[in-house]
Amino acid sequence: MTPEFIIVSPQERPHIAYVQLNRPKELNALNLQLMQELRDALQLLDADDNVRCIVLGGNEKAFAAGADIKQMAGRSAIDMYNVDQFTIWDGIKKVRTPIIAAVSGFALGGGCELAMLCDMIVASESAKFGQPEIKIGVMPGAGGTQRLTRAVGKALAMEMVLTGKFISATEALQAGLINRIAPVELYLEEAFRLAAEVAKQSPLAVKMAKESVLRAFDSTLEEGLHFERKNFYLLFASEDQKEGMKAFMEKREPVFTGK
Ligand code: CO8
Repeated sequence: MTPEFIIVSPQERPHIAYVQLNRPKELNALNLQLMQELRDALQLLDADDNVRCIVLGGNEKAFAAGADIKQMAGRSAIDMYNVDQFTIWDGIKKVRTPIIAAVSGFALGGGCELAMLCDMIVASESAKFGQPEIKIGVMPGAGGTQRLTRAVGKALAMEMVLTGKFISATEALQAGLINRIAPVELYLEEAFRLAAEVAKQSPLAVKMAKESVLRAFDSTLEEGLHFERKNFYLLFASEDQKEGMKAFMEKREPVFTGK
């Protein structure tokens, strides 16, 4: 079935897929259907050998202004429990292909959390990041208190989460939340440029490296080092390792096949 709230282009560029959040009138507010469509699309792209990197974007005014407040407003705690929307987020977290968020305008609440669930963030000069849930009587629920704190540290995370203050792209770059800033008319192109840098590497090595970096947040140093070492050894079973090292010695560019 064609998704209603996202647009999927599996081969926007060679080996790069583009997924666009597409509820512009609601500033891409993340309702349940949008999140289900996004999870399904990302999982399909993840299973596609031709896709080596995914760019996830919105539009110039908004990446996403958060969870859909109108959809949530009347819900009880038991409704929230039964809907269990975070299993959808868990499904996105399992995607092995790197995802780059291309953020312009608002990335608020669940929108900021979705950007942080991605592996890298390229922002336009107009981007605004925030966790304003406190202003509507709740708090972040999709990782905001955890991923934001790990990215920017306690002082700024506390201020953003307790006051709902937005930060600019420049502040987000200084704080370590994002990777790059580009002018509004170029930020998407910049995200594709970064995606191309990833897509030209061995897809196997990229997936295992992503998995290993993420493990740094979920484990002790010792466990993380052990996990990294196993993946490092495992890559010596790949043709890409042979090709990559041979190409280096032959002073030519490697041709990676993902095998
Ligand atoms: N949910 C539903 N509708 C929204 C949302 C939203 N989060 N954000 C904007 N909209 C709608 C507005 O209601 C408006 O619709 P309408 O024209 O029908 O009234 C339309 O989008 C345009 O918005 P505005 O007129 O308000 O545009 P402005 O440029 O004046 O303001 C703002 C832009 C500042 C972004 C403002 O819209 C705003 O404050 N939005 C809400 C931001 C917010 O509080 N986000 C956090 C939501 S809670 C959350 O994300 C919890 C996450 C944890 C669970 C994740 C599960 C998915």
